Amino acid sequence: MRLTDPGEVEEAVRANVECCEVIDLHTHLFPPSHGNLMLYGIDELLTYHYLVSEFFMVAPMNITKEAFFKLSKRKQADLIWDELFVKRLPISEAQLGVLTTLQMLGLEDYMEKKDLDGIRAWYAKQDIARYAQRVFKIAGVKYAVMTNVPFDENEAQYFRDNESGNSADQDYPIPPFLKTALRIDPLLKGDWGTICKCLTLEDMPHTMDGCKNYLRLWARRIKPMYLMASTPADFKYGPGDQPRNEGWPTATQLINNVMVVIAKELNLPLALKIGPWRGMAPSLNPCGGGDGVVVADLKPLRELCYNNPGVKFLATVLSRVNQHELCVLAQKFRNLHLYGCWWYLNNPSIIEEMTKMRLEMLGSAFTAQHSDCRVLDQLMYKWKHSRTVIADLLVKYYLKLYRLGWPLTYHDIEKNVASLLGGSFEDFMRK
Ligand code: HDL
Ligand code: ZN
Repeated sequence: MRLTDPGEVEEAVRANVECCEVIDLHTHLFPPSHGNLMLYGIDELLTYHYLVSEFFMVAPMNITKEAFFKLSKRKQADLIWDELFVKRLPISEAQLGVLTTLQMLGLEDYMEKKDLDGIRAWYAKQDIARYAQRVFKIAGVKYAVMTNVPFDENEAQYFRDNESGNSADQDYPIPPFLKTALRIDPLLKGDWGTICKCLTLEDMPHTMDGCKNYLRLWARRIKPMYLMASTPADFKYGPGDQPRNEGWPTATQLINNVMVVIAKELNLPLALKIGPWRGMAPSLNPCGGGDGVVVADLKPLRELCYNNPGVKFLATVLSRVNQHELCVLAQKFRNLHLYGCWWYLNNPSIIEEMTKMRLEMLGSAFTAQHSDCRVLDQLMYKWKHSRTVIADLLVKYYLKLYRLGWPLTYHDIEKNVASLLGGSFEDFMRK
């Protein structure tokens, strides 16, 4: 039934954004069956590498990084809670995120008293499998795609014996709300050394064919939705690209002769994440917080989309500076799909700016957000914070349609909101 006044349009938008079951197409979550890889709870929330970085901005100088990283997670969390939540108002996005999470779990009383140990005791009583399902329900996430790194033995061990890929006989079951993705950064980095170490582990030859068989083997083992890789800060593709060491293949050769070949052969999209500066602040590397951002050259993305019209590319770029040219690329290459406001962009002020730009240039043919969660509980705050920004924007954009006299129904809005929060991604994966 047609919406007949602006208030109805606004109500329809907010209701649909609030209750849309989203697809979270990139996270670092793990299933409960993968042991301590699965992070959850207040101490993991407080020691999220974003908060560790923010802690060291204000921590007394007599707390050195070396000493801090030797402490237990609990002790680290105590220090972070004290410096960022007790001594100061927790107003950064990551700090507010912890509080939003606690509020969504109904733990306001503990928050009121700033009772960290009370929160810990509450978590200690949770049954992890049930808690995980509850978090997905509260967050409104239909499924989340993991980041599965075959080169990391801590992760690979949980898939190694799973040749058949039949989830029924898997020793480490993965619940239906988690999907797999094969993360292969060493190829984009031209890091032949790391690749060869892992080829040896699988008794494979240190050749390009060996590398292709390695990807085929891991695609069989984990049945990924896509292949994914992020670029190094000095990423080069094509002319100017040099081997990192004598006798090594270049990143360009690994991309052209292995990554793209296997993507085509297995009909897997290539998800490219462009613009990190790995190890920019090395002293924070122990918690994963040492990476920075560079303004990237997006010509390699254009070359890959242009030269491989039969391959689907998912892309997200880390620098705010690159966002407009990324939109232009997505508008011109139908085999390119944009997703999310990644990492240092996942803040309300920038989500708003980027989503406006994308709505204006791409309509709803992009995926507005992904959470990039590392700690299970973060699903709740990351999606709540993003839904708030996206809802405010969509009210404005749908009211433009309304004021132009375009007929709008509740269902039209429901469908369009769903397309921005996973529907367009699934359409792209199907086409
Ligand atoms: O490379 C990536 O997938 C990034 O998301 C990094 O993991 C980064 O450390 C992160 O967690 N960002 O949110
Ligand atoms: Zn990530």
